[in-house]
Amino acid sequence: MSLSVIFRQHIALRQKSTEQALRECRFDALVIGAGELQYYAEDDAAVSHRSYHHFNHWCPLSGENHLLVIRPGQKPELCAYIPDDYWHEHADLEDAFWLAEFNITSFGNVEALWQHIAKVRDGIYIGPDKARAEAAGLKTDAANLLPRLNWERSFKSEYEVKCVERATRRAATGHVAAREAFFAGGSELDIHHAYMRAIRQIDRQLPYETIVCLNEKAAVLHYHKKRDKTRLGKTFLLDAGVRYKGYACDITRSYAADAAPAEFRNLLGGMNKLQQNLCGLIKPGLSFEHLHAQAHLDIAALLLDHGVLRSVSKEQAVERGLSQVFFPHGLGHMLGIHVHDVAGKQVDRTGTLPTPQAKHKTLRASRILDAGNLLTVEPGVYFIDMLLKPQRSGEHAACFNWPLIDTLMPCGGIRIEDNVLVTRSGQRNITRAFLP
Ligand SMILES: [Mn+2]
Repeated sequence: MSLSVIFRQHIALRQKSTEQALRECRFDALVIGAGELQYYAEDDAAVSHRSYHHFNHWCPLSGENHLLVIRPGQKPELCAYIPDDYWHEHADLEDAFWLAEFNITSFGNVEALWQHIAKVRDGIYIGPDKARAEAAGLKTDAANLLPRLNWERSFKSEYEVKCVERATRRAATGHVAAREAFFAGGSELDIHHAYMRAIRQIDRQLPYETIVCLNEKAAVLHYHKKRDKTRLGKTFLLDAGVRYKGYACDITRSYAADAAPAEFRNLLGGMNKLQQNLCGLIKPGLSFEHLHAQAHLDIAALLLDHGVLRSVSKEQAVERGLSQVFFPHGLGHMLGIHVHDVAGKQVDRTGTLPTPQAKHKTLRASRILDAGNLLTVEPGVYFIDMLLKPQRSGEHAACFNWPLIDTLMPCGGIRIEDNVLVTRSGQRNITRAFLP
């Protein structure tokens, strides 16, 4: 089906759920701002702009200052900011697949735009420009409304899934090119450039900065440096995505060259199976927090199988926090417009949060899964000196195979991450369809 058809369905869903939320919160209209440009201190250089996420949920138009007005029973109104400006290129409203879903008025300056918005009665504003909204007579306390809108964000429409698939198709070409650059002996900078060249984007279009790690740097979870001197890596971790119409994919792959220790190569093979098994367990009704707990048991078993841990059962290894030493982050998170998307912990649409579980404090998604949710599944095993050091003299020191761990330290770690859509009958792995 064409993008314009599924976009129309997407907007119809937004309109219906937003009308319900406005009714419940007793507002007559919703005004959503794309946000102003932000500048570096005392400079005329602007920070790269991203539309406010709820604006993007309704409208793929990029650029600053645009406003949307949503009223029950009416076509959404888009107030587009298109100034006379010979310094910059501004929004182009010709030919886009989504134009027919909005009544569009364009404004040449921000003041005129907000004067127009001041005519909206009993409206609630969401977005970054609260002072302007208040000056225009809008309410800005959206504490009841936002959880409802966030909740709706966690059920992806066909249009949104299509955007993530298009992002994934591009990212897959990047991951293949990066893998080739690694096996050709390239530096982290070479590999980054190979990725960017393949996806045919520039850095500021990325959903997040690429994480390109050779060797020991794979133990730094969000490693952003791109070393140019280190080449001929033995191990490689790439966490890199693509953004399409504001929607992100978030993919991680790990590789080992022939020169990597055999123990690491075996661990990598085991991790790949473990990750695929976890993805396959996803279905409506499953608690993502339980899946995270299952991942800890599976990782403990993997470490025991490969002799990294010993003299302990997998259950004991989890209880004593030994799996946490190697897997210190959450199993995954909601994905969409934000890479770590909203409502991962909401229990219901009004915004109730679960009683916090101290055990899983790094987990960003703890929901009971339902059809339409889109999540990452990204188990990892890392050799992080900061976390291993206290264990060397700790009460469970005998459970660790230190000579083997010392062999594996220079390999950094492993993370394998796919994006999985919960379906009515189970799940669909969006990433593997493009990057087997
Ligand atoms: Mn992720």
